Amino acid sequence: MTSPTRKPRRYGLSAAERRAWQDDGFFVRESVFGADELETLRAAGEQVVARAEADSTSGVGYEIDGNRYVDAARETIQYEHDPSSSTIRVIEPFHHLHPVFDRLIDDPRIVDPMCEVIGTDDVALWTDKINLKRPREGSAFRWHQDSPYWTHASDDVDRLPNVMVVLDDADEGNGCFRVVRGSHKRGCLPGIQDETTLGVLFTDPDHFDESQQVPAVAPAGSLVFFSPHTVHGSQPNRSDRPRRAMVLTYQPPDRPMFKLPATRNAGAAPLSG
Ligand SMILES: O=C(O)CCC(=O)C(=O)O
Repeated sequence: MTSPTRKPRRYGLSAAERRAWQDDGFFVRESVFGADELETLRAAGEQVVARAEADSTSGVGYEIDGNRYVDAARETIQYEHDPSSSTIRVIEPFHHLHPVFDRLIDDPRIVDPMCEVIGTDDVALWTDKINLKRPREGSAFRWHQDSPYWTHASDDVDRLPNVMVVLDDADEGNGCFRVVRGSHKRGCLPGIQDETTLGVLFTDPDHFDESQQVPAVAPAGSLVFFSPHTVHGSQPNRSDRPRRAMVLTYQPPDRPMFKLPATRNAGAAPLSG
C-alpha cells in the first residue's frame, strides 16, 4: 500500500510516516493549514451547513436506530442524536456544495500523501463528509472501521484511505478524534451483533485492543491520515468549544464516487523532474 510512485512529490511521506502507516494505520501532520486558510475553510463550512439546512426542507426524512437523517438532492444530512435537536451532525458528501471545498480536493498537501499510500500516480475522490460536533451537543462516534460501510459499493476497500482535516483545535475536552493503533492489520473486523440496524457496522471490541487507542490531540489545520481499516471514534463534545472536522476519502483514479454519479479525479501538481 505504500509502494513508491513514479512522480516526485513535494508533500510525499517521510520514512517515519511510511512506517507509521504500515505499523500503526495512521499518521498526523500538524498545522498544515494556516490561520487565513482556516478562516476560509470554517466560513465555507458554515455556508455549507446553511445550504444543507435549506436543502433539507425538500429532502426525504427517515430514522435509523432512532437517529434522524434527510436525503436531500445533493447530500445526506445526519442530525444530532437528541430527538429534540435539529442540529446537523454530519453532511456527506459536501465538497460539491462550495467552491472552496471543491478546490481543497486538489490540494497537493492532501493529494501527494494520498498518491503514496494508495500507490498510484493519480487519485480520485471516493467520498467526503463534514462532522460538526457543536459545543455541548456534538455526540460520540462509536468505535468503527470505515471499510465495512463501503464493501457493498467497492471491491477495493483496502485502497480507500482517509484524511481528517482538523478545523478547530481538538483535545479530549471537545471530543477529539481517536484511533486504535495497529487495528488496521486484519482487514474488515466483525461488527456488533445486536438488535439495531447499524450495530453490525460498529466494531466488536473483542476483535481489537482498546488499550491501543490514541487521542489525536491536534491544533486546527492538522491532517490525520488513517487507513480504511483503522478502528476509530470519538467522545462527545462536552466543552463550550466547537470541534469541526472534515474527512476526505480517496481512491485510485478514474473511478466513480461513492455517493455522487460522477468521477472526481484530484489534480496534484507534481514537481518537475
Ligand atoms: O469526527 C469524528 O470524531 C469521528 C469521525 C468518524 O468516525 C467518521 O467520520 O467516520
